[in-house]
Amino acid sequence: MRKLAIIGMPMDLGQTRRGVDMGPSAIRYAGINERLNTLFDEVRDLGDIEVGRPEVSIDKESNLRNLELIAEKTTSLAKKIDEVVQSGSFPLVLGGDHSIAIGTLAGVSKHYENLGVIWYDAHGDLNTAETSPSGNIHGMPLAVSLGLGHPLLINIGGYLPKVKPENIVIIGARSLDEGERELIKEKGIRVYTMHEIDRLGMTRVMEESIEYLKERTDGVHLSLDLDALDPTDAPGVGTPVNGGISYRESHLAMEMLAEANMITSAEFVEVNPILDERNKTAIVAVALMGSLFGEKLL
Ligand code: 4U7
Ligand code: MN
Ligand code: MN
Ligand code: MN
Repeated sequence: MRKLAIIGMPMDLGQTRRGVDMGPSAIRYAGINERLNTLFDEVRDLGDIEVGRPEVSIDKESNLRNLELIAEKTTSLAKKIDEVVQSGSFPLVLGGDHSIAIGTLAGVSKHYENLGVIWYDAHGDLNTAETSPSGNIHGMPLAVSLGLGHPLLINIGGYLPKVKPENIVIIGARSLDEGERELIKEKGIRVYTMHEIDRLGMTRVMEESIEYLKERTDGVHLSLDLDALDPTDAPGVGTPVNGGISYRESHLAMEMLAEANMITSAEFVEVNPILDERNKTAIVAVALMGSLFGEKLL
């Protein structure tokens, strides 16, 4: 029996632009239930993790924005995800800014020996407090999952690392900070930047990524940041970068993942309805979920 559990994570503490906390509502409003109902035997919407309206703060010692709150809230998310995986359902998390991935991965990864991660994003999200130009934790979740970063973040779930560098594939990168580039080289992380997508085409990029992850992982988490897409297709994001992946290429990528039958958990993050045009970005997110979960055109 194929079961899906939807979890909303209305958190915007990982960055400075308000509105991304409304992402889960916008995605639900875009018709997620109707779209996914027929693709699963059971779809349960578990509602949102309680985030509240906490007061924002900057940790003086580390210069990290909202460090303690993010640690607390992602711990709650990790617990919920852990339960969902144990119950045999596929966890689908609706963000929220990308710092929520710290919690998702902490909840998922303990159930696998070798969890793979596809990081579909314009950015690497591989900063630490030392390399971050902004102090924003949404630019750090992949580093945190590798075990690099503040102890309060890397130890969530009580174990580390959540993922090994050789089990990661980044797709869509076009804005990498100096420290992130160094880390990618040092750790040998596989990255398909926009250059490779232009040059090889999305088909080959996905074929290679799928083959690479099939060989070495026993489950694969898809972390999809809507800013991976070109801002013309997904304008409702806090950190847009021109020259991104197209809507059609993204559908193709999701369809190929469905065919490969390898994704075991997913999150769609960084949808910001305040910056959006008539909920376009949330609608794109839901359409991509359709393809990811096996919707066919014919
Ligand atoms: B997102 C940035 F400096 N790298 O660290 C940073 F460019 O989750 C952006 O991918 C991070 O949207 C973007 O602040 C994080 C910046
Ligand atoms: Mn991101
Ligand atoms: Mn991004
Ligand atoms: Mn962003």
